[in-house]
Amino acid sequence: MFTLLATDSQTLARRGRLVTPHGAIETPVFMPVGTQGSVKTVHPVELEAIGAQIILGNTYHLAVRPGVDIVKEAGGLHAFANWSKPILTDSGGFQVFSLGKLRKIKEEGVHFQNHVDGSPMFLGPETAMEIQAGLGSDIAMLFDECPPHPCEASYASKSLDLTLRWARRCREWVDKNQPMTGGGRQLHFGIVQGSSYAELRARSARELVAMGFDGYAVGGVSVGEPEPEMMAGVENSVPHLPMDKPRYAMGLGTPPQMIEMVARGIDMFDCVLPTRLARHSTAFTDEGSMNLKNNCFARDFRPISEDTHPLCQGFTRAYIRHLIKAGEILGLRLISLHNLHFYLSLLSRARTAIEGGYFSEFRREFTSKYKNHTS
Ligand code: PRF
Repeated sequence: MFTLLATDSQTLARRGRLVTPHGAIETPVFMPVGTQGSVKTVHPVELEAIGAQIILGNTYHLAVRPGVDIVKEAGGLHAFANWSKPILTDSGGFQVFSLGKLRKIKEEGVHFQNHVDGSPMFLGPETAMEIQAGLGSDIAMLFDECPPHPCEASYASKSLDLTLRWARRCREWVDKNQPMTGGGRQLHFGIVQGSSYAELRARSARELVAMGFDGYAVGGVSVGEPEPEMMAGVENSVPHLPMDKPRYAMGLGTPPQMIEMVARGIDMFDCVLPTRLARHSTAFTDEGSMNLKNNCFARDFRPISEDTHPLCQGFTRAYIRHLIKAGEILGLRLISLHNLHFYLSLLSRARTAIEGGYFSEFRREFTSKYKNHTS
């Protein structure tokens, strides 16, 4: 299912190919986020045009609304959303935990009041796997608990024990039910937790690997911790994961963070930044990000960047600023398209660099050029 095509000689970066029921994914890869079955403001044809290979959907949101039964009746999430390439679904655990007071964690799973109409709902390891099987995603994530940051060692350890017991129950559910999607078997990824504790990360990874999954994610990072701690979370997990399985860092990051994670052996990423920041007028370029609402762009008749996608060519910074100021939706759409293309092509450039044997130079050049200015 996963083939390593090249490995970098100076870092842990890898170039790979992951085969799923709806096609192959070239890694390292960025997965645009389509929480509710839609990548905000972007048409599936546009997603393909800007180079998306796989998108992400969320169990929690889709289970709350419209409900898995309707998606199943539509023929699965691919048919429902009119997207024929691979889909990864997150298990819902992480989203449920962010409901704060509205949820209760028990041994069996999480009881919560949904954010739409407040009615009581339940998600546990078996239900999360069953819903993801019903959605028909190509890759389903295990149901985990993502502890908050900061987190005391005693809580992190207890939380990890629960996540591992839930992982065993996910494994058993899958072994009994083996969901098929698009003619192939759904893939299942375990999630390494353990907060900032190296020994917990190691135990988490070792036990998940012993259970045997198709891939492994590093969860519980990018939850508000300082960047060095985030890097350490990945560094403490990756050495305990098998070389021949894909590795996914969940919910990150900025462009330089992703490149640093590739250097640490990560193959897959998802992040709301390109679409969320687009809706706040922020565009990404090789020089850093810029807020197109700013006055300095009022008469700036250059494109967002020279290498923007053809769909965004011919549109100037001044015009996009005008669209935003005037409340015209096209402005947000253009920045969303540009940002997603930037993220997708950044990972494509990383793939080419790994193949060409110059990843370290690419990493150095990219990182030194990228400044986090917001002008
Ligand atoms: N677990 C799950 N989804 C996630 C995370 C996690 O830890 C994160 C943490 N960055 C983002 N999305 N299931």
